Amino acid sequence: MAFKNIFRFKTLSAAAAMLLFGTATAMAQTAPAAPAAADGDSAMWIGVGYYVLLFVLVAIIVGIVGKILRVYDLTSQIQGKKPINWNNIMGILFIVFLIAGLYGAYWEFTVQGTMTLPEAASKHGVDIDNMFMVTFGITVIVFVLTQICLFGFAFIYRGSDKRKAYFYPHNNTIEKIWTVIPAIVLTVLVITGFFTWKTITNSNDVKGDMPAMNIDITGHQFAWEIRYPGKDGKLGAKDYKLTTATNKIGVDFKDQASFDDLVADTIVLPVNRPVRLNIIAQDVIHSVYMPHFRVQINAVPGLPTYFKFTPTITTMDMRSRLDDGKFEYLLYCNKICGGAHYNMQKIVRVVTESEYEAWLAHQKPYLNDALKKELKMVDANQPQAPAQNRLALNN
Ligand SMILES: [Cu+2]
Repeated sequence: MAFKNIFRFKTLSAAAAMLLFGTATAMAQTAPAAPAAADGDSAMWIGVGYYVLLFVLVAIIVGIVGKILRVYDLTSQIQGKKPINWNNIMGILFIVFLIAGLYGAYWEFTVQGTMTLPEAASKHGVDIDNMFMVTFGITVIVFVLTQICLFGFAFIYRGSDKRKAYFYPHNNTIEKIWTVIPAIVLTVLVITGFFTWKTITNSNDVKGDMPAMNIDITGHQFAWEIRYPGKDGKLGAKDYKLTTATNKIGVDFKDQASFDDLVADTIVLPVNRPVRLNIIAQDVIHSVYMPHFRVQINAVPGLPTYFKFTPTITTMDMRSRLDDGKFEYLLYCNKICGGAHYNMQKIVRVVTESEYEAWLAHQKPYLNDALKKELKMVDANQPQAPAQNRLALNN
């Protein structure tokens, strides 16, 4: 019997050795493959390959250590010694995992937590941040408590010959507590969130507040077109059917308010003035995303949307607050809308009222010479009969 066992361990040890040897061979084979990937001038794949290899290596080491321990355990048993108490080892590993995990969470907060967005640069952004922090605070407390309970219980009540598990299949009181408390907390969070969102998206101008200035933003693959109202403060009507190479967003020049509309490359906003972005897309769904202002809403073809907000911190002010002379607010597209999606980025600049007026005075009219020619207009202020314009467009 003993001979049979020893034979079995020898086989096992041989298998472990073969595993080791096989691994070494595999590593030797995979190692020269890494520089080959470098030829494809992609540092990223080297990085990925490195971590994959590292993971495989760690997995193999864990496997080998496990096998060695198993061999040691069985050898001890043959020699009549006490076997390894795996329940204790597992229990201690649970505690080690708990401590390492909690430290990892702490590290995430302190190191990566500093990489999050700076303070909200809009009025409603502060409300969104507060809501986020409350939800975050509650979930962090619940996370820490549940993890301590989960791993702590696994350690305290680990398997032991000295005690027997108590059969405890059901308790209505506990069920009620852990159903009702989360239900109340979630209801409060959702209802508060609903009302905050309602205030943010409420389209009515609040009494005493400055009326919002309108800016048009149209998304298409792969750019944003920006249109400002001219001196009249009104944006002219649009009709997607009027879109041409020159009239990119299909402004309707039957509407006189269109004549003085301006086209802009950068979005410039006066500080503390409410602004309403009128949003639409021409081809696929895009998404207007301005993280510093906590603004995001989809740009949908055929379905105009809007977002009203008030920027509160100028770009210059934010630069000095962040101690970053190159800081810019940005507008992104937040829908993966196609190959050059990453290119849908625009600078948003928040300036003082006087700087805004000076900037606006330098913007080009949407109705440029090429468009006038296309619409057969003699002069921007004296357009020909609208019916004729339509005819010209249809030809
Ligand atoms: Cu897009």
